[in-house]
Amino acid sequence: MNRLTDALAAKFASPVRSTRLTVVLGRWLGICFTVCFATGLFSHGLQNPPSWMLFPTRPVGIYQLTQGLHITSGIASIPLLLAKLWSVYPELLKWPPVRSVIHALERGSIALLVASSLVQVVTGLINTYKWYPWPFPFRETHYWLSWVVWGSLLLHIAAKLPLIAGHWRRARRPREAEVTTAAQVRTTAASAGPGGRQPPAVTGRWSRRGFLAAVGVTTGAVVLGTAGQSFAWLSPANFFAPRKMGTGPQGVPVNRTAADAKVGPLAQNPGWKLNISYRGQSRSYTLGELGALPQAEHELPIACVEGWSQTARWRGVRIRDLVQAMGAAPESDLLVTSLEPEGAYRFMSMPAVYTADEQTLVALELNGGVLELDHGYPARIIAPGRPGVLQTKWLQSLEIL
Ligand SMILES: Nc1nc2c(c(=O)[nH]1)N[C@H]1C(S)=C(S)[C@@H](COP(=O)(O)O)O[C@H]1N2
Ligand SMILES: [Mo]
Repeated sequence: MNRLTDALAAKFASPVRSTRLTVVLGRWLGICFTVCFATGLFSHGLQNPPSWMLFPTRPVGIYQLTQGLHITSGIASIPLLLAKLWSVYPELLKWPPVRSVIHALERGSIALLVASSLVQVVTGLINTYKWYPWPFPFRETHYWLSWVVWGSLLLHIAAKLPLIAGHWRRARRPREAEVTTAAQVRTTAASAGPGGRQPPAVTGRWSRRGFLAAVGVTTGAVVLGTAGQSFAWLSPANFFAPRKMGTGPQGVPVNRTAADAKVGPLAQNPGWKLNISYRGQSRSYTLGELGALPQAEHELPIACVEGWSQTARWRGVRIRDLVQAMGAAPESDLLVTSLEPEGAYRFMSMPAVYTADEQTLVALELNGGVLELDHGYPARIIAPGRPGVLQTKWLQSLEIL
C-alpha cells in the first residue's frame, strides 16, 4: 500500500506544487470565502431576521451589491478550490492515513472542509441556474452548510497555522521552501540523475508564477463572464450567467411567471381590489382608486437571491401613505399577502423601516408602462435594499400589525 500510494504520488508530482503555492491559493480562497460568508449571512438575516437585525435601506442597491458579491465570490471560489485541491493532492495520498489522534482530527476536519465546500459551491452555482435537482430545501441547507464550512475552515487554519505563517511571505531561499512531499523529493532527485540535486530554484518559482497566473486568469474569466448578471457595467461581458440585464417584458427579467404561480385569472379579474386592514378595520382600493392617489416614482433594483439583478423605474403609491390613511403610524410592521394561492411567496413580512421609507411603493407601473402580468399586475411591492424574493408580486392585501 505504501508503495502504491508513493507511486501514485510520484505520478502526480509536480515541481509547481509547494506549501507556498498552497498558502497563496489559500489566501485568495480565504478572501472569497469570507466575502461569501458575510454577504450570505446578511442575505439570510434579511429573509429570516433575528430580533437584533438591522435593515439598511440606503444605498437602495445595497442588497444588489452584497448579493452580487455573494454570487461572484462563490463562483470565483470554484476554480480556486480546484487549484488548491490540486496543490495538496499528493498529501491526501500519504500513508498511513492516520498517525495519531491529533492527526486523525486534523484529517477529519480537512475531509469535512473539502466535502462541505464542494457541495456548497456546486449547489450554489446550480441554484443560480434556477435548477433544484435535490429533495432538500436549498436555503436552509446552504445556510447550515456554511457554518460547517466555516467551522472546519477555522480548525484547518488553526492546525496549519505554523505552515501558513512560515510561508506567508515569499521564501528568501526557495530551494528548501519549495519541496513539500517526500515523493516529490524522490522524483526531482531521480530526474536530476544520480546524486541529483533539486532543479534550480528559479525554475520552480517561475512555473509556480505561471500556474498562479493561469489560475488567476481562469478565475478572472469566470468572474468576468458571470458578474454582469449583478453589476450593470459588466453586463456586456455576461456570457455564462443565465439571466441577462435588459431582457424580458418591460426590459426586466422575470423570475417566476404568472402561469407558473397560477395567478393569471385572479390577477386579471376586473373586480380586483387591494385590501388593507388595521385593528379590525379594513378598506379596499380598486386599481382606478390606487391610480388616482398621489403617485411617486423611483429607480430601484430587483436583486434576486439567485444572483441576477436589474434596476428599473417604478411608479405607484407610497406604502406609508396607505398605512397613514388607515390611521396607523408609518413605522408599522406589515403582513403582505399575494394572490398567489400557495407556496412560500404567498406571505411576506415587511419590517417597519421599509413601510416608513418614502421609496417603498405599491407599484402599478414599470419603466413607463402598466405592470405586465408577469411582473406582478395589478400591483406589487418594490422596496429599497431588499432581496427580490421579498418584492411580492400580484398583491392581495396588506395587514398593518
Ligand atoms: N407572489 C410572488 N411574488 C414574487 C415572486 C413569486 O414567485 N411570487 N418571485 C419573487 C422573486 S424570487 C423575485 S427575484 C422577484 C422578481 O420579480 P420579477 O419577476 O418581476 O422580475 O419577484 C418576487 N416576487
Ligand atoms: Mo428571486
